[in-house]
This record gives sequence, C-alpha cells and structure tokens, in this order.
Amino acid sequence: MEVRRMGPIGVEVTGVDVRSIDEAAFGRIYRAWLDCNVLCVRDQSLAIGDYLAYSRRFGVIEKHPSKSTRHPDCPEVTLLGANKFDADGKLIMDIYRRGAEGFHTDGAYDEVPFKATQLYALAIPSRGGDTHFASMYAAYDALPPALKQRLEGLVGAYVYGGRRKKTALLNPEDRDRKPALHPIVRVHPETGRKALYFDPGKILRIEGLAADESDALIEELEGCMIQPDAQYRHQWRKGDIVIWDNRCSYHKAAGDYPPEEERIHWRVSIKEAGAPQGATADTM
Ligand SMILES: O=C(O)CCC(=O)C(=O)O
Ligand SMILES: [Fe+2]
Repeated sequence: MEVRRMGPIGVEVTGVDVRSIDEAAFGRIYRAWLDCNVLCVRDQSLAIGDYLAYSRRFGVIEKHPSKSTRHPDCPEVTLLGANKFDADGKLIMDIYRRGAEGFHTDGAYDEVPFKATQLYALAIPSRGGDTHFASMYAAYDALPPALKQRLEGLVGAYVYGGRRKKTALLNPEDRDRKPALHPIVRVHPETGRKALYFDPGKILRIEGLAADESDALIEELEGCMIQPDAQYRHQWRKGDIVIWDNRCSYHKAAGDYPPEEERIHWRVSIKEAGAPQGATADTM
C-alpha cells in the first residue's frame, strides 16, 4: 500500500483492495485521512455491499434526507448524477449541479452533523466534474485575532435549504425541520484542532445577534472560508473512492461537465459511531 500526500490537504492511497484491508492498514488509512482532510483510494472495483462494508469502518451510515435520490435497491446509498433529465428531456439543474452552488459542509442541518461523506465513482465524464476541497482549520487559523475572539461562543442555526429555502430535492413533508445549532468555532473531536465551521448555503442566522448584525457577520465569514494554500482539487477517475471530513473541510462540485455525459457516484453520509441518528428516519 502506498500513501501519498497530494498537497497541503488531500492524500492518495494506491495498491490496495478495500475489500480485504486488515486493521493495521485501515489504521494507516484512517490516520492519513484525519491528517489530510480528504482521502482518495484509487482503482477499486466494488459491489454495493463491499462499498457499504468499507464505509462502515469509518462510522455509521445515515440515509440522506433526499429520498428521491436514494439508490432504489439500497437506501443507505444516494445516487449522484442519476436521472438528471426530466420526462421532456430537460436537464434538472438541482441534480446536475448538486453540491455546486458553493463551498459547504454536509449535514450542518443535523444536530449531529455528518462526520464524513464518501463517494465512489462509477462513471466519470471526459472533462470537468472535479470536486474542490478546502480546510476549515486553515480558515480558522487565518482569521484576524479580533474576529477569532468575537466568534468564540457564537452559535449558528442551520437548515437544509438555508436562507434561500433550496429544498427541491426533499419531499414536501421533510422540508420544515427545526434548525440545528453548532458553534462557529468548532473543535474537531478527534484531532482537537479548531475549525471555522460554517456553511453559507445552510445557515439561517447567528444566534443572539440582531438580524442585520447576523447577516453582516455571515457575509464576512463567507469571505474567510477559503485559504488558497489549503485547497485540493480532485480530478476523478472511475474506481476512485473519496472520503472527506465534514468537521474540518469545505467542498463543492465544479458542476461544469458536459451534461450529455454520465457522472455517477454512490454517496454515503457517515456519522460518528454512538452518535444519535438524525430526525430523518423513514417514518417522517
Ligand atoms: O459531486 C460532487 O463532486 C460533490 C457533491 C456534494 O457536495 C456532496 O456529495 O455532498
Ligand atoms: Fe456536499
């Protein structure tokens, strides 16, 4: 097994088959992932059960609240890029550009946000379709000291659709959940490092501030998310498994590939083991 850093964040693993990784090798993979925010294992050839089994080594899989995009035979898995044309052959932008509206972290709308998101590439277009990543640690570290101090103790309120109520991929009955609250300066439970935990597309307000103050701070924080020297851009190959740590990373899809080509991933959301499951049960 070879483990190779790809830049300030991002690490690549080659020479393994994730179906048969022993504890020691998995320990190395896990540590590299914690250290580098984003990890890619190349050249895998997996059945859906293999993918679930490997994903469960990182934590507990939680079904995505978007029921319409779950895999028909396996609700733990979300299908990215599938069924992107409607009955009239028109491109459905909410599917084609899913995750491409801006840098974000997955699951901030849940009381216990997702630890990780993992994608497995089944079909990759001939050009475009990269995924961009950036470090929340670097974002926090680079904040001016006065802003760091101001943020200490502040809490953000998040819902799936954010201020723009972008809920097209949710069933109507799942659209009105109460906001989840998270500290803006969030300590990573495993590394102990501070991160600027923030998602402009999902935040409603910063608790305890007047509306105009909250909006102004949200705008200011949006400008603080990306440190150019703490980014990684993933160019997909078929057979890649990529996992990112939502507790310390932002990501966004480029959303720029030729729409007539296929770009399909199996996607899972992973929570910390022992964390209560979100209010997204099938009974809702
Ligand atoms: O398709 C991608 O590159 C990433 C989409 C995304 O934001 C996600 O799966 O959470
Ligand atoms: Fe995402």
